[in-house]
Amino acid sequence: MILDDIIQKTALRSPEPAPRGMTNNCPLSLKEAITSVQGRHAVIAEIKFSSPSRGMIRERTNPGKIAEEYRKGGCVALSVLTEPDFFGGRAEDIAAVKDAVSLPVLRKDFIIDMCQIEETKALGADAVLLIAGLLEERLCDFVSAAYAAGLEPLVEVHTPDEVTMALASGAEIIGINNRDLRTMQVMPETTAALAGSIRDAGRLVVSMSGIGGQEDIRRLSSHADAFLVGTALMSAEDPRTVLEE
Ligand code: IGP
Repeated sequence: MILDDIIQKTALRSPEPAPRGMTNNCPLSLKEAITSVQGRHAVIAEIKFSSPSRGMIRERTNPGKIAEEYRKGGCVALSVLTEPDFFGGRAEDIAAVKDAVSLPVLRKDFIIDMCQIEETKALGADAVLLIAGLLEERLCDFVSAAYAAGLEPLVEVHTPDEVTMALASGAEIIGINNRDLRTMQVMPETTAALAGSIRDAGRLVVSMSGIGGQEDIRRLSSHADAFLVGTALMSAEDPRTVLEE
């Protein structure tokens, strides 16, 4: 299974050295970015050059330039894929994006070892993705470690059991992945099915994966506080066609 291959490779990778001069002592809050947006939908724009489900999405170019285009389009934050082997990411892309725009940056990777939390902070990110289905009973410790390091955790869930784990972990932002990471199949109804209990608990819902544009965002808008869009933006000629309402 592809997820097993990704995890195996991730486990063998040595920690990324922090880029010189990169200290993010004033992290920007993803939670604030999502809640402060008014009169439009909050979009977290993802920089991702390839993916296991799509292969190459876009030729690699300067991630800072892409971030600037997304910012102009009106996104509230950025998500940067740093996994190199399956998603074409680079750890240093976070610094490139932080240098280019002053928006919160989420590091998207497969976090399975505590040392990756410190690594994420050292790379300059503001927030870190933690996948409930990968961390399972270790999720609480990783959420606490992220907050302690000055990173906002975004906990990814795909099933009702994972929602229970995410709520118990104390994470304030919960991402509902419409894609099953084990089968890569996208089911947009996942957001509607899981959002209720998360919102009842007073946490923020981010709907992610398979969102093609404004029509999908409108359809999901009563269930989510923010929308994370990757492939549709990276493959668009002009990101404004996806971001503009
Ligand atoms: C973005 P999409 O379908 O818009 O490209 O999906 C994002 O949700 C997806 O990249 C993602 C992901 C992940 C990637 C969600 N969870 C975990 C790597 C690891």
